[in-house]
Amino acid sequence: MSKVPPAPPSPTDLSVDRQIRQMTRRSFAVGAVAAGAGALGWLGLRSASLEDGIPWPLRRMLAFNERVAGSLFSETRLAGEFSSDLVTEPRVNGHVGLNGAIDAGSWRLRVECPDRNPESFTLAEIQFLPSVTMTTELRCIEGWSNAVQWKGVRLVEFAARHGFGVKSGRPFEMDQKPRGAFRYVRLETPTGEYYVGLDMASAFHPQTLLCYEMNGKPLSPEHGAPLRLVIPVKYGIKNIKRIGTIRFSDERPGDYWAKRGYDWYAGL
Ligand SMILES: Nc1nc2c(c(=O)[nH]1)N[C@H]1C(S)=C(S)[C@@H](COP(=O)(O)O)O[C@H]1N2
Ligand SMILES: [Mo]
Repeated sequence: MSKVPPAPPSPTDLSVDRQIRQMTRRSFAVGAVAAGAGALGWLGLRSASLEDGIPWPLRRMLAFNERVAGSLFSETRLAGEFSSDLVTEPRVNGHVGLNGAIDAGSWRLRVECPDRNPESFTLAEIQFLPSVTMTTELRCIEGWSNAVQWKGVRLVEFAARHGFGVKSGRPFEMDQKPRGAFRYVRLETPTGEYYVGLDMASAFHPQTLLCYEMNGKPLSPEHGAPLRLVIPVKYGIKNIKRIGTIRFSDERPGDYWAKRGYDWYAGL
């Protein structure tokens, strides 16, 4: 069982939040680039030393923002966020991999990353990390959508905190594409029946959350308790409920709905 290190205040967290608020005043393209750079900046914070009291990745991020256009993160924009007044009780859709009761106390999130031993995390260890609350649209490929308020931890934050997703000995280089990162993530239910594949830019997008609350209440089993993915830059099919395992790799993972003829990328 891995130990969660004490949580320092997360300046990049604040910085990404601020950038999201600024979206109303900026063009989408500029905001998305800034947010992507924010996610990258946070990855560097694990080993950050202070420069004039500011972790160096944050300083370098400022220069990075200007040069990042055309690289990895420019392809992912921020999804729209809504006032929580617009929240509705979402319908339940899709039960693959949700058969049988699940006990949140004995449930563990298993994380597999090449070149290191698999690790498992309790829900409490995940909830210990700084949380994000956002109201975004869950859009099903069938044509309906719901505004839902989600609470969880950014996948990029969880990964950075534990050093997942980045190849050992190959730290992120802040002034270019994150060549130290694996290219893909696969998430699957505890039984392996439902599974999704994601490109890293989408997986480490600042609005991609490991969620444990929906509309102010703990997730219900049919909505994916104890932990589900919320990824508003993708259609509902990628928002996997009841995550059991997360696996990083360089090979493009299979995907339940892609195998059944839907677009693997399923971007919005
Ligand atoms: N484990 C699992 N996750 C899943 C599905 C599923 O069948 N099994 N269906 C997906 C689809 S198609 C949609 S639209 C959303 C619906 O999420 P909701 O039931 O919380 O509204 O869950 C997604 N995640
Ligand atoms: Mo869906």
